[in-house]
Amino acid sequence: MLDPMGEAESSRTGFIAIVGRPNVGKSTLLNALVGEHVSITARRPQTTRSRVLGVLTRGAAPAITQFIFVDTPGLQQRTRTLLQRRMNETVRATLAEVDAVVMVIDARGWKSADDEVLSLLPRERANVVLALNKTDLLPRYDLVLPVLADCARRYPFTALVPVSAEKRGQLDELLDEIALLLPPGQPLFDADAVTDRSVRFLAAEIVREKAFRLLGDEVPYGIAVAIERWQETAQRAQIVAAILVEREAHKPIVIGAGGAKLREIGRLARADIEALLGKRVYLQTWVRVKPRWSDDAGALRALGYE
Ligand SMILES: Nc1nc2c(ncn2[C@@H]2O[C@H](COP(=O)(O)OP(=O)(O)OP(=O)(O)O)[C@@H](O)[C@H]2O)c(=O)[nH]1
Ligand SMILES: [Mg+2]
Repeated sequence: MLDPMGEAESSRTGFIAIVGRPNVGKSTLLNALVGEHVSITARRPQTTRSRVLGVLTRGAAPAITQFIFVDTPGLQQRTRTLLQRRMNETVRATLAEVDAVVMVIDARGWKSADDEVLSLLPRERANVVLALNKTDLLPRYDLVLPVLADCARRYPFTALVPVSAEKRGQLDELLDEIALLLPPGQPLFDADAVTDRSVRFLAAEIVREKAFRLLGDEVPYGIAVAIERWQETAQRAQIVAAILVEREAHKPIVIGAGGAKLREIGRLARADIEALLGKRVYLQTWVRVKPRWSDDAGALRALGYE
């Protein structure tokens, strides 16, 4: 609606970075906040490689609040490959652009790696909320209190909210705190949008998530997924996905005895992609050796990690 009197806008819209060291639950928190699986998660660190947007719209006109969350890769301690350096650059660039920041730590206590994340936060802007995640893992909830006191001394957070991304604990409280930091403005995305990423990228990430989870530490980080073919009709989709490994020796590990691993990756991924697309999916997966893809700028771009 026109606002000729220049009265205060009642809608708020803003970008919120989710930052933290690897494996504290940033992506799980993003998914829980937007209510959809837009960013992949796994028990091991270094799961998220690029920036992923998750959108949540609350309220109705004229008082809409649109949260545009930016999930970032966990801040890497080692920056050996181009991919790892890009991941850290992504975190820094994101922090400079957003309206608010949610820093995530493990509620069981502050770690030295959290200091490095803290050192990147803007001191002059009071726009950082601390989320103490995984409170469900505390033997007693009140054990979070000394951790809260400790964290409050470290940085002038505008709020400190204990949450459990996995059990959906205290997420509304966290959203209320974030909303206070968002500037007035009209929504940028449709009310039902949940991400800016293409379904093609999400499908590739789903395959990568299953591979990550099933392979454990057998193929350390040297894995990526490229969609080689995508044919879609109203009723079904035919997808060919290549799992890229850096070494010939990794190929049999991904394939597994008699193809069992690869079949299981495909089976789990297909179910999730069907849910994502809402139609029948025929998914073919295969393994290709692509040496040093994580150091190849062209490959990183093609894989959507930029
Ligand atoms: N018990 C419990 N586990 C959680 C919670 N949140 C996340 N996790 C688990 O923690 C692990 C890491 O979660 P991710 O969301 O992938 O962590 P991340 O911070 O995005 O990790 P990177 O992208 O590698 O930096 C997964 O096994 C999650 O299931 C929580 O609230 N409670
Ligand atoms: Mg992540």
